[in-house]
Amino acid sequence: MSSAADTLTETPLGGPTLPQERRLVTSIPGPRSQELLDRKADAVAAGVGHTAPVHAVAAGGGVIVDADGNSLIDLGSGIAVTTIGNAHPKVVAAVQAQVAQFTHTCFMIAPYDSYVSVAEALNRITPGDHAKKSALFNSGAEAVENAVKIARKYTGKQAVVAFDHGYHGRTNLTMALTAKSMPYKSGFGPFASEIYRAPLSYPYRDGLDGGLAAKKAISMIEKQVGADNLAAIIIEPIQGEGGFIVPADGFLPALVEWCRANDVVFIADEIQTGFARTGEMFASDLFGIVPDLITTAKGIAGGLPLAAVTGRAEIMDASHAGGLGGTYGGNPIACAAALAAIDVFENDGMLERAREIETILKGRLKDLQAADPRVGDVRGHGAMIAAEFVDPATGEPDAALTAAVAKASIAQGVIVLTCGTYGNVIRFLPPLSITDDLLHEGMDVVAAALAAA
Ligand code: PLZ
Repeated sequence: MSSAADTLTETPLGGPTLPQERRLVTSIPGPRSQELLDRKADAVAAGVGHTAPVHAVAAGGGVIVDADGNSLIDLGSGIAVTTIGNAHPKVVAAVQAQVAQFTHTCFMIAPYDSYVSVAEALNRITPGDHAKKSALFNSGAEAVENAVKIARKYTGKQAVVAFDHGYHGRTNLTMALTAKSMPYKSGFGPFASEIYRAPLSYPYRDGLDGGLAAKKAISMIEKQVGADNLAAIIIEPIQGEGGFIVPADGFLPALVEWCRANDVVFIADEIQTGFARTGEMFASDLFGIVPDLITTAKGIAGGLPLAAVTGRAEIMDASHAGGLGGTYGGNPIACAAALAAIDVFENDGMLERAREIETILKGRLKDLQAADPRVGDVRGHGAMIAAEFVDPATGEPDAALTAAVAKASIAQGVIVLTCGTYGNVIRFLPPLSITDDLLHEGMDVVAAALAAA
């Protein structure tokens, strides 16, 4: 075992005070990480994977520290969750105060302030100035499930349209809504019924402008589903797991307009794109759309599990009393964390920071693209940026190259995530608390990994 690991006598405290540096004192995984991974293999179901072979002990700013004393640059934010940074001081203080006060009453049994305050905040900051209401849940998938329940109850209709490359979760209904079979669905059926899939706008691959792409989707919906049967369409304004696909201008507004004209609820799944991630509070704002319902989770509570459905009051109120809920939904500790996180999103320059990060990441990736034809496309908004890797001769997706670059980057202490239907996208989702220096160093490592691949 290395000497640095030996001197690590206690777990370092997380948060922004952690030294903001990439530091490799062992290979990745080091011995202590390997020990945990061996225990994981014995104790944890094989289906639960991991991206970085580390034993995390602390995180904050732009780094994750492992049990061997390595400090890795975090370009993933735990899949777009720790947007304001890990163990943000305001979140820590709010959680500590709440956990000492009470941990749970169940909002359906004895309601409390923080749940109502989170609902008020969501109603205020989500797109549109119409009357809104919210309901809180535990996970993104649970929020999506409830958005569909609410839309069905409101419209009295059953069908739901999701899109190619869409990702909405791992529960039964949300698996049905999710496009990609492996690893999310394969062998886990049968899936929920009355789910239909429409073509997405994917400018890099379909070459269609937004109007034409929307026409194609709407034609499919009208012919194969029928507006009379359709309760809702659900779409990520920018697709996350599916490959950070930014639809062509005009695509989303045309879908919203069609929904309005046909009594179909338009649900924006902003679970990955929400809360300053894209340089706007919500990605819907980028495209000038006002969804009927919006699902949120991930960044909402600085790392604590919380999710929400927010939307038009008349739709949200369609359910009979007692029709919505769950034991833990809107847990008081998660709500306290969310109120602190939303304060940071609104008051601490997060939108500006996301846009600065966009400039750095896009600049670095466009430089790479100019020098290397294997970088087929660079796209995204704010701190949600991706590069799509292709075979330059054919334009075909190159998943092997993508996996090699990601693996080599992680081995060099830079956590990057892949995504995409074809597995050929590296996505960059740094916490907004990362320093410019760390961001550049991380991109240096990715560039070197690409050059070597
Ligand atoms: N909708 C748009 O991005 C979660 C999941 C990764 P949960 N995405 C990361 C994985 O492999 O499980 C997500 C999302 C969008 C819904 C969800 C689901 O959110 O909190 O994971 O249930």
